This record gives sequence, structure tokens and C-alpha cells, in this order.
Amino acid sequence: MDLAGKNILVIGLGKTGIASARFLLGQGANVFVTDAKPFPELNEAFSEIGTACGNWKFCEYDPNILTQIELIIPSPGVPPSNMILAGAVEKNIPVVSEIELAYRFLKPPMIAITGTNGKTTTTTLIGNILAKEGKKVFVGGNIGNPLIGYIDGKQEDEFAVVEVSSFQLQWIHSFRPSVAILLNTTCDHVDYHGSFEAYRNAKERIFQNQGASDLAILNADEPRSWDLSKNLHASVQFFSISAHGSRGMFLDHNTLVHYTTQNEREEYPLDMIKIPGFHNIENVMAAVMAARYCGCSREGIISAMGGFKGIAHRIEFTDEKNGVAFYDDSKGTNVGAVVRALETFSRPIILLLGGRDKEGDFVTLSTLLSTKVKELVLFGEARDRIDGLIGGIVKTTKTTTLKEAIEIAHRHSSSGDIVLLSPGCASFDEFSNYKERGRFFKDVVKNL
Ligand code: UMA
Repeated sequence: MDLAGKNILVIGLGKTGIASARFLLGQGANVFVTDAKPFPELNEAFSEIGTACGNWKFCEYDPNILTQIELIIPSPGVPPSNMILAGAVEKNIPVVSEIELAYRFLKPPMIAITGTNGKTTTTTLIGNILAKEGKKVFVGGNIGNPLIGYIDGKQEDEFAVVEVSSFQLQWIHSFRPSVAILLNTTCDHVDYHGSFEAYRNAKERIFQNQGASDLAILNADEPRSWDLSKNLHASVQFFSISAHGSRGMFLDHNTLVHYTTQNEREEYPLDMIKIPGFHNIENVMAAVMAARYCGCSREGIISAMGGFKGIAHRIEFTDEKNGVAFYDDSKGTNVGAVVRALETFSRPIILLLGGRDKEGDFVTLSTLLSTKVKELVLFGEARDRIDGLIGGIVKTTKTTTLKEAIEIAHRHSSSGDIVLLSPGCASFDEFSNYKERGRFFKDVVKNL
């Protein structure tokens, strides 16, 4: 792909936009950047781009700039309904996501992981297993370091393990992972995609360019996977915790049974998994299949699993106070993640739900609430909507901030309870991201 001399617009100057602009400048493109933020708030971004040499220009956040543009790289957070993007589509100006741009220059084979929940755990786990087996590996993408930043470097790794989001998959064209994993699809990001259907379609695009030499890994416990698998060109492996098939990896009592792509049967002990919850068994099965496909040994995988203790802010044990265990699941920003967190525990739960609403279907929590939850503490912007949907199924308290919610949960808890922050919402009403919210939760809990 020859970018030299092309007029390319980068929308959004967060991590992705800055890394994309720098890469494009290195390729000799004429780079135009824009952002919805007011000019003075972008100084830091400007100086990060400014250290790269080449021509770049800041433009007004306005569709009129499209007259001189030949290609657009939107940041993941820019929705398709954005006025500049919508204008570009209308004018047939090509729109390419950062992962698509990066893919066109990527050297190592790619393992790409998507799904509503479990992406980061699975991505990290695959990276850990490959590294433990002595393979040089890049781990990045939606996990926090844009793939395009890697492309800008030497690319000396044997594999690139890349977490990808529906936002990034929305604008792919030739993006083709050697191994593509779709962990699960439950309702999320409807505010961005416009509908669950559109969100799911974006996620399923991860498979669209794969060929017979590639591997697609799907969740057999989602009925949709079966229909999807019929239309894939890649070789397909399934994982399931509830059924036993003959293609992929399945839970059989205390054993994970794997039928490899070479039709060999192998077993893994369930107790090699040190992270809690059924959802993590699924994540592990997907990771094991990807790692085996990349040439890792069964023994190496079992050994790597023993050292994997999970990821911060994903059902992470925080502290115990007078017999009450506090868990930080700040990354649980959608209802599907809350379901997984609730299913993990057998002790009574005081659940902290709230933040910025993403139009999640909280009604689907009703049964779990009545069986697992002792009290619901609602906070943040979404509290009234959640209250209208599921308030009262169990004792429900409403408050404004997360700090107050934690203090209420602490006061109402008794020995043996679990206080779980699994908010089912974005953090942006009170925090800059879920990590900041999780760290805040830990600090408050520590000082209770
Ligand atoms: N902006 C606009 N117009 C818009 C929206 C945003 O100009 O309509 C501007 C903002 O003012 C801001 C910039 O765009 O200056 C931010 O861009 P961004 O929101 O795309 O954020 P990045 O810093 O580029 O981070 C993105 C991912 N963010 C999102 O998908 C929202 C990060 O995933 C990812 O780690 C990073 O690229 C590197 O690949 C975060 C995330 O929450 C962690 N992802 C979602 C998830 O995991 O559920 C998909």
C-alpha cells in the first residue's frame, strides 16, 4: 500500500490517532488530524505527533474538510454515525481502521481475539504461553497499545497476538488473522453500533477474509456459532463447557478434552486453571487451541497455565475486611460481564452496579439477582434506569458516587459476604477509564 503523497485524515487524537499519524508521516503521507476536543486540550497529542518528521496539519472538526481527503483512519471510539465519517461514506472516500492499515504492513502471523468479554484475559494468556515456549511474541491492540505502533518498529517477533474490538473490525477490508477467536457475543456497545445486530456483524468480520490455511475458533455454546461456522473458509474448532463434540475443546468433568486440528485426542487437567469462573475455562480453551496451532506443546501449555493468575480489574480479589471479600471487576462494563462475575461466586453478593449507561439489558440479570445477590447498590448516571428495570428484585439502595456505593456496601455487609464491583456500565461519568475506576475502588476499600 503506497501512502506517500496521499492526503489522509486521522480522526481522534488518542492512542490510536497519535500512533497512526506518526506511522503515516513515516510513510510520507500528507497527514490531516482532527478531534472533537477543543484545540487547547490537544497540545499533548500535538507534541507527540510533532516529534515525528513530515507534513501534518490540524483541521476543524467538520465534514467540509473532506474535499481534500483521499483516505480516512478513524479512531476506534469514533462511531459510524459521526458526521465526518458518515460524510466520507456518502462521498465514497475510503475509510480504513487502524488495525486494517497495520495489517497491510504486518510481518508476523497474527492471532486475533475478539468477543464481548474475555478478550484481554485470552490475549494475555496466549501471549504468556507463546513466550513461555520461547517464542518471540508481540501482544497488543485494543488491550492498550495500538498495532500500528508495532508496525512502526522492527517487527522481529514470530507471532503478533492482537486483541481487536468491534469498533476496530467495523472498518476492515483485507484484515486476515491466521488464527481468529470469537469468544462470545452478548449485548454491548449498542450506543455506538446502533443495534445488537450491527455490533455482532462487526465482531463476526474477524473471520471474513480467512482462508483454508487459517483457524477460526468459536464458542459452541452460542447457537449463532453453528450457522456462522457453515459460512467460514477457515478450518473451524469449537470450545464448549456444556457439550462434548469432536472438533475442538470440551469440558468433561475435571478434564479438558482437545481434538486437535490433526484429529489427535489430548487431555488437560481442569485444575491447571488458577483463575476463577466458568467464563475463564472458556477463555483458557480458546487460548490452548490457538497456542497448540502455533506449535506450543501440551506440557508447555500446562506449565504456563499454572503461572497465570489473571488480570487486574477482572473479578480481581482486592481485600478482605472482617470476613467480607471485596472484588474489583471494573472491566465488567456490560451486562454479559456482570452475568459472568455473578456466576463465579457461591457466597451472598452485594453488587455495585452503575456508571455511564451503555443501554445494557439489565433485565437479563433478574434470575441471577434473586439467586445470588443479597443487595444491589446502584450509583452513577445509570442508577435510575437500572432501578427502573431491576430495582426491588432484591434490596436496592441508590446513591450518587462510587465511593458512597462502596461505603454503603461495606456498612450493609456481614462476614461471609462478597462485595462485588461489576458495574455493567462505562466509567466515564466519574473516571477517565475503567482502570482508574478499579484503582479507585481498591483505594477506597483499603481505607475502609
Ligand atoms: N474522538 C473524536 N470523535 C469521536 C470520538 C472520539 O474526536 O466521535 C476523539 C476523542 O476526543 C479523543 C480520541 O478520539 O481525543 C480518543 O480516541 P479513542 O476513543 O478511539 O481512544 P484511543 O485512545 O485511541 O483508544 C483506543 C481504544 N478505545 C476505544 O475503543 C474507545 C482503546 O480501547 C484501545 O486500548 C486503544 O485504542 C489501543 O488500541 C479501550 C476500550 O475501552 C480500552 N475499548 C473498548 C472495549 O474494550 O470494550 C472497545
